[in-house]
Amino acid sequence: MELKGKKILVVGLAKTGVAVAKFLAKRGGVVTVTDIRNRADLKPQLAELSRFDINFALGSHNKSDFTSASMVVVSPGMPMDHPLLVAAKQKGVEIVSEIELASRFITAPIVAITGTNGKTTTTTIAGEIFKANGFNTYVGGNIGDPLIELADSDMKAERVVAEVSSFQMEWISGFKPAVAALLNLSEDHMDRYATYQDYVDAKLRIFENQSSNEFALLNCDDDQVMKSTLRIKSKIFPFSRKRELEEGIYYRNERIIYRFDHKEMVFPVKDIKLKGVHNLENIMAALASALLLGCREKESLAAINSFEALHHRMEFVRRVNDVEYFEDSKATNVGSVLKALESFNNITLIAGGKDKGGSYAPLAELVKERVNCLVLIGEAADRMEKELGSYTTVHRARTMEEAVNIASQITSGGGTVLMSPACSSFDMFKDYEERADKFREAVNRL
Ligand code: UMA
Ligand code: ADP
Repeated sequence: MELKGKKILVVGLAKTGVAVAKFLAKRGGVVTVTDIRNRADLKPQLAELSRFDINFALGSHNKSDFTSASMVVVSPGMPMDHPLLVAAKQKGVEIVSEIELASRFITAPIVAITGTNGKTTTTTIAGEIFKANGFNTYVGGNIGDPLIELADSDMKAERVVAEVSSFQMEWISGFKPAVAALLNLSEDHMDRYATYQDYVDAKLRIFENQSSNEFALLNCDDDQVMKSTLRIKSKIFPFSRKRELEEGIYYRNERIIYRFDHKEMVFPVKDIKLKGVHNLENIMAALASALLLGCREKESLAAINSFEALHHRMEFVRRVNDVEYFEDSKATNVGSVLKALESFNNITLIAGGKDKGGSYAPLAELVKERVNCLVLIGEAADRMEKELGSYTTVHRARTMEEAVNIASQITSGGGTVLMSPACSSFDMFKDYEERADKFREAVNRL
């Protein structure tokens, strides 16, 4: 793909935009970067780009920048139905996402991992397995390091593991992973998509350009996944925690069994440190993607056995007065909270935050069964109380500290205080990590 002299608009000047702008400018593109934030808010990003020949349109977007470009590269944070993108498309301007652009310059096989939950965990495990097998491996995408940074580096990657969000797939056209995994599907990002089906359709695009030479790794225990994937053209490789498979990867009697191409490999799970049934699914998906792309049994088992839980995902914080405190700040949708609730009994649940527009009703049964008390914070508190309040006792808190204090007063010995919010954090915190920090600080003060 020739970039020299090409008039390109980069939309969004955060992590993605900075990396894309650098990549394009180095290759002679005529680059304009636009962001609705103004110069003062973008000081660090502008400093990073100061030595490049780039035009900036900051503080607002100009329609003419969109319609007169020969290509627009969009950050995931900008929704696909934004009127300026619609206008550019109508003018015939090529619009691509960063992963699309990056994949045109990456030659190593890509494992792409999507799903509503477990993407970061699975991506990280898969990366560790490839590395333990001696592959020079780049791990990136939605997990934090844009894929374009690989294309822009000297690294001779032999394998790429990419966490891919629905947002990043909104503008792909040729993105074609060697292995594409769909871990699960449940409602999320309903503040961005008009319907749940639109969200599912964006996720399914991960398989769009695959042919019979590539693999689609599917969770066959997830009905939503299985009914959504009928039109896949690549080779389907199922994984299951619940049933034996003739071909695929499944869990049975404390062992993970991989069967493919008349070969069988067996991975005992007794030494695995990750807890929770959902993590078995993540491990199976990571293992299968690695084994399908040349990894070996012994090295792969060593990698999964040494893997420790990632922070902010059902993480134990402290025991105080015989009550255990768990922090699950990364649980930003109902699907992930369900897994957390399944893992404990006698729960005081701290939840709420920025409402993403989905329904909280799927939590009702487990709340009724296992949650003694709900302590609600943030903008979503009203709606959560409406949908879940009849199944348990509800308290309200204005800050995380107040929520933790209330929880500590009402939870009796043997119980669990779980912060698993089902919402994003941006109404009260910078991000989910700051929310986690505030929770830990409050727990440590008890
Ligand atoms: N902006 C505009 N105009 C708009 C909308 C946004 O100019 O109409 C600007 C904003 O002012 C801001 C920039 O665009 O400066 C934001 O871009 P961005 O949100 O795409 O942020 P990045 O830092 O580039 O991060 C993105 C992903 N962000 C989102 O998907 C929202 C990061 O995933 C990802 O790690 C990063 O690219 C590298 O690939 C974050 C995320 O929350 C962690 N993802 C969602 C999730 O996991 O649930 C999908
Ligand atoms: P993602 O990157 O998709 O957000 P993470 O691995 O960061 O996934 O985990 C996010 C949340 O989802 C955490 O609360 C975690 O405990 C939970 N989780 C992890 N794996 C799964 C899974 N396979 N199914 C459901 N929930 C999961």
